[in-house]
Amino acid sequence: MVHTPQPGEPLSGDACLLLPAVDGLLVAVVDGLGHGERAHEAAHKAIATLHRHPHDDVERLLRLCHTALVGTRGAVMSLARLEPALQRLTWAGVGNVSGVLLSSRPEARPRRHLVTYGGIVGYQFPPLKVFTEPFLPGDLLVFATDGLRSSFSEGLQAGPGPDPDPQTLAAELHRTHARGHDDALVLVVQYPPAG
Ligand SMILES: [Mn+2]
Repeated sequence: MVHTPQPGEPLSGDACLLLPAVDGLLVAVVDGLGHGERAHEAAHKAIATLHRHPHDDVERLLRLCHTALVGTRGAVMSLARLEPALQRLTWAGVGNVSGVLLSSRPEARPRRHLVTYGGIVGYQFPPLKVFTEPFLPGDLLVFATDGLRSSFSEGLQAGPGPDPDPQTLAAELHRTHARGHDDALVLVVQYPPAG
């Protein structure tokens, strides 16, 4: 994970969470609207809400965050639940936190993009669809806020060959695609971790 605040701002409005749950791992990336203290507050309210409900499904979690964020500036966010026993990922998003899934299998589509729905958590909750994807050992989940140019995912591809190290990939994406004038967060997850 690589995370930088907007230049000149001590606090970032972006935040992320990796939370172990009964069946696997809950992953979230949140971008509080605007930047600075109030964006930070909104994002961290969402993270605190997720912490209280680690086992709920992603749609319910987004709705719980919506309720919790009423009265804040609001946020956009994407969530994924990784369930290794089922080799499955379920994901959903409100607003423009990008999600990309990189398959390690040569026969699979090299990458899939999360379809998110326009809206603001805490302000305007859209009709939402949750998607399910196969997720196998070696696959990589990438979430990024709009502090990265959306072109970050072009050319991204996992295996065959040695798996890209998640932290190396996150650093590379940030280095090549951060806009530099907004909070920026990119998270790369492999689950279970390699090795
Ligand atoms: Mn942003």
